[in-house]
Amino acid sequence: MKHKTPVATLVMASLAVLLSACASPSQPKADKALGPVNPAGGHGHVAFMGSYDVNRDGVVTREEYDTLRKQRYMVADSNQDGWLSEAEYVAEFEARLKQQYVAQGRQSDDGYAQMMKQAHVRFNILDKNKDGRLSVEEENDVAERTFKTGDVNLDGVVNAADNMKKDKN
Ligand SMILES: [Ca+2]
Ligand SMILES: [Ca+2]
Ligand SMILES: [Ca+2]
Repeated sequence: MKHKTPVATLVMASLAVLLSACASPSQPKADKALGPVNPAGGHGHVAFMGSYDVNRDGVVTREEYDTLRKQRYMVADSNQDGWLSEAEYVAEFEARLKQQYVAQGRQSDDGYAQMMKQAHVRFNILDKNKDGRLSVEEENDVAERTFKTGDVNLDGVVNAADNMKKDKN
């Protein structure tokens, strides 16, 4: 008795299974693919979570935060000279702001213009030694401060527990 077809048939069959698994819309997305809900951020706890909770699990770990900030800095340094000019800094912010507006189905409005204005102001504050460059050191400084601002209860992560004192006003 000869069995000629089984191997090829099995390969084809398993390929088909693999392909349909990949194409299946019910397949849960990988966490990585999500990214922050509101990448442009802003003030307060909700904005912090929206901007830095990459895997959207309700917790911003220090590692998650540092990785994302480094990524953003590298993307922003479009001429790759190791520091950010005001134009580079603002362009990177605008890309995130646009992404956020598109995701929310919003058109460019006064708020958009205001946030762009603030991005320029922010650059000049972050550029502490006023040489027109945001260096890695300056970026690390602000990253450190921003995380501490978010981590109200100082337990090393930012999550709902940090929302109590801040949004009281
Ligand atoms: Ca997270
Ligand atoms: Ca640069
Ligand atoms: Ca915390």
